[in-house]
Amino acid sequence: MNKQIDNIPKKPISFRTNTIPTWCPGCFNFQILAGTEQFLKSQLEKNPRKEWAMVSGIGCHGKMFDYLNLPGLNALHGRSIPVALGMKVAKPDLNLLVYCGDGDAYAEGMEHLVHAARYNSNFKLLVHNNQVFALTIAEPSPVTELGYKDKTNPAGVKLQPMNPIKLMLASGASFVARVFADVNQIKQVLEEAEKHKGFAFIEVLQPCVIFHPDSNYRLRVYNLQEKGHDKSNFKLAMEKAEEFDYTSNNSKIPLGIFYQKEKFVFENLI
Ligand SMILES: Cc1ncc(C[n+]2csc(CCOP(=O)(O)OP(=O)(O)O)c2C)c(N)n1
Repeated sequence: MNKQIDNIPKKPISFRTNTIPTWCPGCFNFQILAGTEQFLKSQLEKNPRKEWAMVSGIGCHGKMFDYLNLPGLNALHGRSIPVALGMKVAKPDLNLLVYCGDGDAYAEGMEHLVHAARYNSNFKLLVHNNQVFALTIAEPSPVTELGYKDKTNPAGVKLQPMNPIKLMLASGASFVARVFADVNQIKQVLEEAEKHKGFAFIEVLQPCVIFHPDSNYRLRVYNLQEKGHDKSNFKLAMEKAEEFDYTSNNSKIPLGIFYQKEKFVFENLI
């Protein structure tokens, strides 16, 4: 044993780069970043040899790539998922965190999202859902509520928002969850997703403090697991998904794991 080497104090590994964040003060993306960091630190303590990487899209959420000290790729807008799938095919053992915006995942990248659920590749997707295209200054996304006004929709949005939880369930996703952008919730859901072998869809309600502030979400949320929800029951998951339609401002909003099922994993088939 080389005592001298053992006595050198080890520099703690940091999962943050030196880049100063340009997110707005109070942005809930900071919570997602901190939750991821805490998750990675606990993973590192459990298994220092485990390799982690990331992919992000383009948008405010995409800056996760600048601030999180992980190797990976900052993909094109809407294209994080196919990039992640390619990485998993090339390196199946890689542990992969993928970050998308709601514009990214539910508009331009929608077709990839549906197939990600079908393929069930073993990566974890977090959709930062602030219900707007934030970086391009507040245009409505497919999950913006009826009546929302901006310069592109001065008379207010007239299209009913889609329900991504229902879409993911119908597309065959093996892990479907929703959390609020809170450091502890992010860490906890990532811990559950990490144990799941397959694609994990995690929607993060992340109100945009500038263009789509949280009106009363935090008063309306409740945790499915605390209410004894049976996450193996598909029909029940669909019912729970319907409780919040992304537009009503008084319904309850279920959080937690809606559904989880073991399925084949895409990269194990090749
Ligand atoms: C291929 C392509 N299409 C569109 C854009 C323009 N664009 C950049 S960011 C953005 C909106 C991002 O919105 P979202 O994915 O919801 O992320 P947020 O900024 O809200 O985090 C758009 C449309 C682009 N950069 N590239």
